[in-house]
Amino acid sequence: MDIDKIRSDFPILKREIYGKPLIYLDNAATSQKPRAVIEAIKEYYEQHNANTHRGVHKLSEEATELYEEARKKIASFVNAGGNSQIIFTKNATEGINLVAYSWGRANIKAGDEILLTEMEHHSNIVPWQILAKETGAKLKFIPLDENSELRIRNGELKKHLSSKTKIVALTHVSNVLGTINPVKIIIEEIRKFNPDIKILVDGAQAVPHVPVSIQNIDSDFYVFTGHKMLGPTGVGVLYAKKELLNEMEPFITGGNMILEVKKEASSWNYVPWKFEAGTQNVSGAVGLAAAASYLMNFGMKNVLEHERNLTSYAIDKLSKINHLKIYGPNNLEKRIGVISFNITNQTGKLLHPHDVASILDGEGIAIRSGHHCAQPLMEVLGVEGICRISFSVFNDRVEIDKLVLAIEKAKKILR
Ligand code: C6P
Repeated sequence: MDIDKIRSDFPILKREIYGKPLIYLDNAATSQKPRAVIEAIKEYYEQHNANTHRGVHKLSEEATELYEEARKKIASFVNAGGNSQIIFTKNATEGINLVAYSWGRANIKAGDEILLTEMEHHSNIVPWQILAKETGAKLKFIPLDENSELRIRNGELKKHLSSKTKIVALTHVSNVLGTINPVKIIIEEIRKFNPDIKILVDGAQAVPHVPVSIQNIDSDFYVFTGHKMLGPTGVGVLYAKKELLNEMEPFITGGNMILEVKKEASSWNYVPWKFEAGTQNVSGAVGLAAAASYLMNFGMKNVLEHERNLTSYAIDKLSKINHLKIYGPNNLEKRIGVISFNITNQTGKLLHPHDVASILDGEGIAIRSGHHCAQPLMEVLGVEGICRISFSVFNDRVEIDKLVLAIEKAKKILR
């Protein structure tokens, strides 16, 4: 990968922050956008803008075609096995809510068990908490081991499953630890235990960084979000198996998701449109397809390799800083380019992550600090907050060297 060329694809990298070149290390929160994505959205609005699936005029036809082509592109990007299993949502959060409300309300009852993990983002906890409260179901959590991986080896996964388990919802990659969960193996084991248990995988942090084949993983549901994979905000994806989508009731209702509406009752449109009520984020879908094409041009294996090289370099440099603790798996193969860390002073007192992040910001370096929408995980780690850097295709080693210097400066200031 030609990083200089890639960097020139991202207009925002020309910005200066407080007179210093921007070093953007907050891609897990939201990634920056290459020109190809910005241009695709611009061209859509300048040349093709119309409402989809409604008009018979030329522009409406073009907009509909672009929207459905985007669906095809996304289906092939994640090897979904069919276009109609791809539902456009607002983001990953909406995808999980759709499943919890639509599938959950019809299938979960009092006493049932919903199995999550201790490393979930709030998006994959709160909708299940509400469902459990409404139905009287119980939430259970797969714990972490000392290497920031799920405690599932040597038959331990089975300990968390029971005849009452109805759904397992887990993240593919942790947004805090960077851990890549072996979802394919986990799903095989769950299916062996009971093929009726449904499995939802939250791929928000996986799809932008690792090759994902949903058909190979074979989950029932898989969600991800556009803005973390170089695409625009306001568009995400829910994949679900066709038979599930056919039997599920719609989540949001209104225009476009119906076949026929009478005064008293209505019938539902075919999948996937049954789950896409109202005017859709067409420019978002077009931008997301451009982002998928951009990533596919590199090949996700190369993206992973580039980000892993950076991770290895960064861990090596960061681990030489005194009093800096890095979180996440020791084995590089088991993590992506998300590195969380905390720093203490000589007396062992934590330097507040927000203070560290503010000082780095003064150096033009954007990192995230806080609980990262994973408060249960923070509790497990015994911290209130954490500093996090996260890479994308455009990051390079020079930026990491500057980060290390800025951290040394922060340590001196906060001493
Ligand atoms: N994590 C982070 O800084 P939305 O907001 O719906 O696009 O994505 C939600 C989401 C779901 N799952 C995981 C694993 C995530 O990391 C996120 C978003 C961001 O870590 C913002 S809190």
